[in-house]
Amino acid sequence: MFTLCAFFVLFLGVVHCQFPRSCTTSGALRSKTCCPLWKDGSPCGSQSGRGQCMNGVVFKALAAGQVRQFYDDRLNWPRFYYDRACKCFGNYSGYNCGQCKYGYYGDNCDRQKTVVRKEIRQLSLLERKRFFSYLALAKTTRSADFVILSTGNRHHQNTYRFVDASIYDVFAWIHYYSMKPILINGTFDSNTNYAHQGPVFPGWHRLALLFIERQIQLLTGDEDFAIPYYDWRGEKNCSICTNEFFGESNEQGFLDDDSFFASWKSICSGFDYSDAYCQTAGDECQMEKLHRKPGVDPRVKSLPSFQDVEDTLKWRDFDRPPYNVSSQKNFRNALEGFLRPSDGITLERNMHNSVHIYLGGTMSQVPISSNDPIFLVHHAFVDKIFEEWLRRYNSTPQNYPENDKLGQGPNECAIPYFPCYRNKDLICRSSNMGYTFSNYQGM
Ligand code: KOJ
Ligand code: ZN
Repeated sequence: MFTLCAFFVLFLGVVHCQFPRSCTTSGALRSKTCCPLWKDGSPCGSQSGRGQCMNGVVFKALAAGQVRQFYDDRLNWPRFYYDRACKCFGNYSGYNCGQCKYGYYGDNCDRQKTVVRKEIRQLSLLERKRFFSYLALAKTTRSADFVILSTGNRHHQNTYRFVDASIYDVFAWIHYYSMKPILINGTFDSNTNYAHQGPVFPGWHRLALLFIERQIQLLTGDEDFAIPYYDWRGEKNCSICTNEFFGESNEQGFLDDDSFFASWKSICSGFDYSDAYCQTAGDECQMEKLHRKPGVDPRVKSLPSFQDVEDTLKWRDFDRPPYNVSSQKNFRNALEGFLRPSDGITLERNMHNSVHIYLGGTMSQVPISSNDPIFLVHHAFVDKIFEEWLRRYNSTPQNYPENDKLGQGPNECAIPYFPCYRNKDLICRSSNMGYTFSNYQGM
């Protein structure tokens, strides 16, 4: 198990996301090449043996006819944009091989580390304040490495704009971008996207958390930074929706003026036109403030119980046909929360989905939910349950099923991570990606 996963991690490189700033110049886009110079002045740091600019960064390409049929820039990721990208050697990684793979650090990426994710209420006051100040910094610091894509018409490439965003907003945008529906037979099918409602769900969100965790480590120089998790099992109400943690909400659902995130605004809010990609990007005035209304939505009466989590973990099959919201008796759909975990059959909102809906407001709207930083601690707990499942059944990439969901095939690249991470390779223990959870320490 370890050797198998270690092989894939070593081979593929670490996650970095759309769009490396230096790969959005007209020259890079015209030549479909994303091989930026490293600080030794060579593309991908090739002169220093860090990597090489290579053709063919996608593992499984769709047939040409299918590409035309769906006309979607995210499909066949990242071939719509780039044919050539850096392949990094050894422990080097990143879009120009200037970074280290998860689990490594240092100038030569030869020092190993495993950061430890803890329950947020177990952090000391200092650790918690540090976490919130890191988030504030990520929300206000322009990303030097990445820009985001904005357009009113995503089917016309000549309308694309690559715009600046803060580090946190790049993260929020990644979720938004992946969940925009795909145009199928002339209609936008709300059941199709690249991060949810199929086998990609646990691994895709794992990569999202790793992205922001690493960005914060780089931003602050704190190599040990780990995202805390919120264990919501059996909670009578949201005990972290207080001003000591993520903030109280007022009657309208806005966060209390005295809370840490009262002034945060949602990128890509306001416009949810099906043809657009985050049209409001870069325009502060058009962005709405975060809102949250815990416990108010009548569709979800309570947070999931201890038993719900146990019942979810009893499903040994990772996913099952038809690999969507109606898949029965499988871990993925129980975890994502379209099923009653106990029988694996009854359609109901539970687990991950019910926490989003319970919290309400920004968190309950899929395109913008990642703007609320409570998303991080919620998904870190969902990821911990995934980790428990991986360990319990000694799962490997072979457990990831062949399926016909666009972008969710085992050999397709998770979208929009860059360079490529194969979906099936995310069936892999967190220790292979440089982190663990406090209860597994030393195991
Ligand atoms: C927001 C999300 C999500 C699910 C829901 C609720 O991001 O994945 O809200 O259905
Ligand atoms: Zn999501």
